[in-house]
Amino acid sequence: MAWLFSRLAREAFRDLQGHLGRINSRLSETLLGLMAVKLFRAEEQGRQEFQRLNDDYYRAGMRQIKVMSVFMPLTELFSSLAMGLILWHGGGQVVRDTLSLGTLVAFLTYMQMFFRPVRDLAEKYNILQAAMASAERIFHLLDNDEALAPPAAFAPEQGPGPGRVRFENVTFGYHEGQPVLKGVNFTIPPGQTWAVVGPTGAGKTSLVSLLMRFYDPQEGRVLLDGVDLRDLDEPALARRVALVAQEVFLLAGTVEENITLGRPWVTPQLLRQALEVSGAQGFVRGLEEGLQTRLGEGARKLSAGQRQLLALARALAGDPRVLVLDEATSSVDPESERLIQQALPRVMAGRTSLVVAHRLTTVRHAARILVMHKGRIAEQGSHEELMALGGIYARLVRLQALRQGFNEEQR
Ligand code: M5T
Ligand code: MG
Repeated sequence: MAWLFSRLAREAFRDLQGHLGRINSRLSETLLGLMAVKLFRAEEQGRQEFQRLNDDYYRAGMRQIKVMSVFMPLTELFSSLAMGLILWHGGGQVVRDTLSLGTLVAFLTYMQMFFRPVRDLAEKYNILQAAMASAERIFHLLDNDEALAPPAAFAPEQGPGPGRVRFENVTFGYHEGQPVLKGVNFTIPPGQTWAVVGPTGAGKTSLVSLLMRFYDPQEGRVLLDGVDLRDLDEPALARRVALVAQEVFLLAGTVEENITLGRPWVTPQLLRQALEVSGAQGFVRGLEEGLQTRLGEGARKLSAGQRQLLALARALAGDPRVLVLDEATSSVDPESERLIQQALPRVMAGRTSLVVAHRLTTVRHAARILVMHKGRIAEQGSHEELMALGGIYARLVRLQALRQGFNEEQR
């Protein structure tokens, strides 16, 4: 009976945990995206959806309670039946004088003592099943082996290195059979600034993700100073290559904590330099408590441009050899963009840099521009060479110039 119930109860608890998980993720999603919800008046729809999830959870809870409400009384029933049986059988024997009353009482007490732990067990069983269902979900996560494989042998540590970035026949896709990058080849000499441009979805961010080793390529290699990234240990890579991501993420801590991120090698000296060079210093000084200002969840206190400046300072504070900027000026007002644009040459001096940008005016001075199209490098060269070529890049530049002119006319 216990075996049968354990299967039913486990099933019910699993279901319950699943529903609870869905409610939680829905809740946190809604709170994070509260602005979008308000903006598009999606409250009612969100409320209904939450109601539905809640009802499902309630029903799953009731199913679990039903299972237990059959199991618990059943153990009670068996205990009472046993008691009755002893009384009926033993009682008769006492009457016929073949058994002493004392022995019967002893048996009854034994019976009770036997069933108490069984009942306890049934009760604890409930808790155990709930724990098992939760543990299953945790182990499912822990067993997930999507982490990148550690290298068999680390490449010998050879100092900082000049920062030469090389992509060798790199083919990569997020899903089997759907490559997002196809046969990508290039080498950035140390200290140069290269740019990557191309239409949305061309694979620019994916290219950057490979350089940061968020993923490994399916074919080909990504090399830093001649060493395959797969043979570098992760802290070494993180120290040498820094990224200012397309979406800036700031923590709830202070400005200083957000820049140093607890990295022990970020000295006060490096911190000061990073603030100065990134141009973040100006507005940090203006904050009521300067570096010690607490930003709060999501750093909503700061403007988009200020957040990007902080992200830039954060990347610089580690003094990386290679700096990767993914649309570092994508979503900011012209004033902040001007600030970042002014900061960039100082930021990139002496480092190998890879700049991903939609605004082509920002990449004009790159030593070389890679034009991505559908996962391939369709064209490459300096701004002048690409303009002379009259291909995709030249067309994009003309389009943007047209739009620029149009905007200015509107003003
Ligand atoms: C290139 C797909 C995406 C697109 C292609 C990040 C990511 C992307 N993709 C996935 O399937 N899973 C993912 O996790 O890959 O995407 P990208 O490299 O992000 O493009 P981009 O950076 O050039 O575009 P944009 O808009 O930033 O200019 O087909 O669906
Ligand atoms: Mg991108």
